[in-house]
Amino acid sequence: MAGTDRRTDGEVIERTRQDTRQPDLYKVLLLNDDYTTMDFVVEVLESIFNKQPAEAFRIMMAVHTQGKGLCGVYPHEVAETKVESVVTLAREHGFPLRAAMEPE
Ligand code: TYC
Repeated sequence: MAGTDRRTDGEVIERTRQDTRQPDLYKVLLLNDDYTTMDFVVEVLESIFNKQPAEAFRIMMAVHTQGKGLCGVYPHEVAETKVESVVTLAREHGFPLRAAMEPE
């Protein structure tokens, strides 16, 4: 436990600091390919990464022109689920779209 308890006679008077450890964060990236449609990538960014339409379009174009682009930063398990959701949805629609995660 983080923090120091101040005690008198073995009794806890007050906890001077909360336990505030943050989880390790991971970037989730979308990767470019030649076959996934731009419209589908925008849809993925809106539905899986909760982006507004203009931001989704901006990220999609960044991926398209630069090869990869940042979609969000999440705790490990959330990042894994996002990557999985992208791949599952893409395969259901017959697209080879890929996503990756890396430590922030
Ligand atoms: N390069 C794709 C095209 O020209 C569009 C695209 C953008 C694909 C982003 C994947 O992550 C991606 N249709």
